[in-house]
Amino acid sequence: MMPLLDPSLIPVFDEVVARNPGETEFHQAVQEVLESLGPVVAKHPEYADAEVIRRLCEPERQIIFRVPWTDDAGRVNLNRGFRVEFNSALGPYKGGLRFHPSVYLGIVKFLGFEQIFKNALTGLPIGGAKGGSDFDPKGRSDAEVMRFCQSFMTELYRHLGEYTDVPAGDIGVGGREIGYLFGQYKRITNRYESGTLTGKGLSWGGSQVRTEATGYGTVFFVSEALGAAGESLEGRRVVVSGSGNVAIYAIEKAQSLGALVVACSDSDGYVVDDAGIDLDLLKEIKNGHRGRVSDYASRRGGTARYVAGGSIWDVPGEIALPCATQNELDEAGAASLIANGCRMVAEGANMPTTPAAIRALREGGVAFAPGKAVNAGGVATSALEMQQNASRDSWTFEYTEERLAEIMRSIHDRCLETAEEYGSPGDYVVGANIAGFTQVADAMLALGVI
Ligand code: NDP
Ligand code: 2IT
Repeated sequence: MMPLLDPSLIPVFDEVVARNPGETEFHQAVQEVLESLGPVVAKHPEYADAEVIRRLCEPERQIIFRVPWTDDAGRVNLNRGFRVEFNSALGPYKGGLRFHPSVYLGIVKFLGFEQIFKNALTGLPIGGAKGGSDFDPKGRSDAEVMRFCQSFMTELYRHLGEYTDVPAGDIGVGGREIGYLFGQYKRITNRYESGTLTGKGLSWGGSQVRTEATGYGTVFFVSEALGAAGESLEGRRVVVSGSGNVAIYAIEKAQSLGALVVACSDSDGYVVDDAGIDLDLLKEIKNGHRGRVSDYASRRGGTARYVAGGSIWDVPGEIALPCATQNELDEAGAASLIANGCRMVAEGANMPTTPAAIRALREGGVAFAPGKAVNAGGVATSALEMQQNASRDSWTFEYTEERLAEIMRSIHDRCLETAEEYGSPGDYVVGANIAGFTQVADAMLALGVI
């Protein structure tokens, strides 16, 4: 990764900061992409002539709305809902919804911006968007979550549609929430438009493998990267942060390929299990009762040790997969990983590694693969879900997983080929940013000034 912005891009970045004050995560995501684009603007003056980069940094539409709902005690609660429809040059807006108390416009914009390039990398016809709310589902009953989702959709539905904008899940939004959201969409519109939301249940229009897709895809990417160096996951010690959807299925696929996954975490602490994480137990605790990894440690006994607070990056592993949230792996974490012999970091989450940590990892000789390539299997399988919905078909698990594996292989190879073409061989960050950018930018040029 180049440390500095090309001089022609400095005013573009300054404009983003001035137009979006205080939205630090969005600034970080934009800077990361712009840092890769120096060789592109040098080779392709047509992008600057048409102000493609400036236009890309400004969302096409930003929707902010009130979400009132009643809790089980009859009190009225108030949250804020967001949908940032960032770019539709390649297809309908596509990206997840996040329900977490930390959500504000800057988080939604950073995620929506990343989504543009990620979705382009899949090679499938989907634009970029993200949405969510500062609603905190923790400790809420099913009935409360349902009423919240119904209120959220009562406003959002008018902006959605299979050819317009197609949300899915992200942090705090899984199968349960997609069910309530789809139910309300169906009720309001009186139309069974399956293709309007992805991540649906298998009996009502969902796709096989969508639940597993982000975690599986992350591990497929890692396998490709190791394979390029003549290595494999067999026998590798792996550390996975988080214990939600992405983490669980990353652990599952890594284990099935022979890796030893020794740690996972949640926002309270982490667990180390030298015998390897017992995934059935973890799933039971997380999926069944929305429990904590501390419960895992106490129920597993013997081989497992729980550490409250602290940093999971202190656990030695050859491969680290941050699968929880943004900026969870900082410079100190990177230093620990390097000191303990880590060889590769691949981002299952969106922007989990801080810029300083990325720099430290690279200087420490650790291979680094960015989220917009590594975790693209989730949205890619969402696009496969849309494809099945459009043709009123449903594919087998095996066929869908093979499509996912193929897509991850192609993303991996495209990153390497593009990095090579633009003078940074082996650099997945440069490769992912330039390959995603040029595809969207060329479409924007073709579509004119809109
Ligand atoms: P889940 O809600 O299923 O799980 C999130 C996990 O991360 C939980 O273990 C949670 O712990 C932990 N976590 C969340 N926020 C924080 C925080 N602020 N500090 C520490 N830990 C935290 O979400 P997903 O697994 O779906 O998403 C994880 C990441 O992957 C996110 O970055 C998301 O954007 C990204 N992603 C998700 C995709 C998907 O298909 N779901 C696709 C591509 C990327 P706790 O329970 O304590 O909150
Ligand atoms: O960050 C992501 O790619 C997602 N949360 C999945 C988006 C999707 O539309 O499946």
